[in-house]
Amino acid sequence: MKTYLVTGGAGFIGSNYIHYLFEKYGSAANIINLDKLTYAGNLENLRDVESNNNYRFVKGDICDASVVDPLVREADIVINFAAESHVDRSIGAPDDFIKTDIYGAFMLLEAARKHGVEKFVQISTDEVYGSIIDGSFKETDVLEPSSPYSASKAGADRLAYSYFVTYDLPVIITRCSNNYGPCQYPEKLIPLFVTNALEDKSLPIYGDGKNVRDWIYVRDHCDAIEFLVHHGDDGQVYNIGAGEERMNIEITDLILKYLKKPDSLKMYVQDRLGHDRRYSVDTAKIAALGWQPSHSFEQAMQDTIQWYIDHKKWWARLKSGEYKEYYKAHYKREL
Ligand code: NAD
Ligand code: TDX
Repeated sequence: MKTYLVTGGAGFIGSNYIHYLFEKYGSAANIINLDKLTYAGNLENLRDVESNNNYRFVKGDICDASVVDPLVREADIVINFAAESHVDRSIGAPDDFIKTDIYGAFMLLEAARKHGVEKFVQISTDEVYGSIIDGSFKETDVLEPSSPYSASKAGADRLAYSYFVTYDLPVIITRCSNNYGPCQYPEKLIPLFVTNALEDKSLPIYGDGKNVRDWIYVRDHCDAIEFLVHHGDDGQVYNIGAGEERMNIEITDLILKYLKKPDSLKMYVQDRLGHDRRYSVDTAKIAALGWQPSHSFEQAMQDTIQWYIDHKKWWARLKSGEYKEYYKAHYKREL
């Protein structure tokens, strides 16, 4: 029976991945979730699995060697999701991004080197390549990250690779495109716009709204990670995406249409600093191994919007109190 150490398992993708593991393995895998519970960590995401005997939650920081070391020692497979993940926050206050995304990854890699693991998956991002106007990035393309967030992720990405080359650690690095799905913190485009529209509040579109993102349903991302744990080659980088490129304005229109809300909710606001125009990854490498996404964009987007309609209590709490104050101070507008 394998033991998975999932870091950042109380966040959006991490909690979806833990659910995915339970559905796939039931009681046939041990799962340890190490999470600091920052503003983005939410144990409500895991209420339905927390009483399982093969699941354990540890509140702790991946930058703390005394926490990380004994947990990595127990683990066969380490999946490092833990990160500060929001680009806008990294523009306002990069410190925690540098600490968690780089130094935290370093602490995990060090512990893995010391104790040995079967697999170490560093969850990187397509943002490490920077923006591309035409075509799609291959895994061998140069990294030109443009925000403190993506630069921190690029640092961890290459640090993980160095542990493969230098110490023979069985590392796999994944660079996935934008995820959508249940339990995403309502600061990111899709949950923010869906929940604002549900409350008849305006949708703040940055710049001209024509920036392009390549969207993948979170369950497909989870499936790709698990596929690579078993079929990926050590020391390799794999792009993950679904080839569903949309301009932000198209996503906005789709949300308004589904919710039957008026166009007047659109509000064009000042652009994000250093805003990457387009992300696009070439996924031929993982496809050649035999993996492809299985959810259709239209259906999975509808399911996602419906999830936020059905889980108002989940997001209403997050959008009140402290976060509301933070949003007002950071964006100079009401949430
Ligand atoms: P998230 O912000 O929802 O979750 C991050 C989690 O990490 C939270 O539970 C938080 O409490 C935890 N965390 C933060 N700092 C920590 C620390 N020092 N120690 C332990 N736990 C800590 O992020 P997400 O969207 O779920 O992203 C997960 C990972 O996937 C990140 O590494 C991100 O860079 C990467 N990624 C995200 C996307 C996306 O579209 N969301 C796409 C590609 C890659
Ligand atoms: O209010 C908004 N208005 C707006 O126009 C917000 C929050 C975003 N946007 C735009 C900016 C981007 O072009 O929408 C697009 C998506 O923005 P985010 O949801 O902030 O995602 P992005 O910056 O693309 O980064 C995401 O994908 C890659 C995740 O947050 C990262 O963690 C991941 O690595």
